[in-house]
Amino acid sequence: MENIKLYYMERCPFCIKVRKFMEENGIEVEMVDINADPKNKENLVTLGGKVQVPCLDLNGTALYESGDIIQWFKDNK
Ligand SMILES: N[C@@H](CCC(=O)N[C@@H](CS)C(=O)NCC(=O)O)C(=O)O
Repeated sequence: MENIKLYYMERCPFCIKVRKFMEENGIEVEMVDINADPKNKENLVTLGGKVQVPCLDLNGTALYESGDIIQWFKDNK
C-alpha cells in the first residue's frame, strides 16, 4: 500500500495484534519502529500529536487505535 506507514514498537501487544492481522491478510506497508531512531518518535508526534502506537500514517493523517487500524485495513485492502 502506497503512502501508508505503520508506527509501532516491537513488544507492544496492540502492535503485535495489528501486525498479525496484516501478516494473515498479506498486507504490506512501510514499517516504522519508533525505538529504532529518535527521529521516528519525533515524526510520530508531528503526525498525530502524541506518542502512542500503533499509529497508521495515512498519507499524512494519523489513525491511532489498533481496532480502528484493523477496521481500516478491512475496509481498504
Ligand atoms: N487502545 C490503544 C492502546 C495503545 C497503547 O497503549 N500503546 C502503548 C504501547 S503497548 C503506547 O503507545 N504507550 C505509549 C508509550 O509507550 O510511550 C490501541 O488499541 O491501540
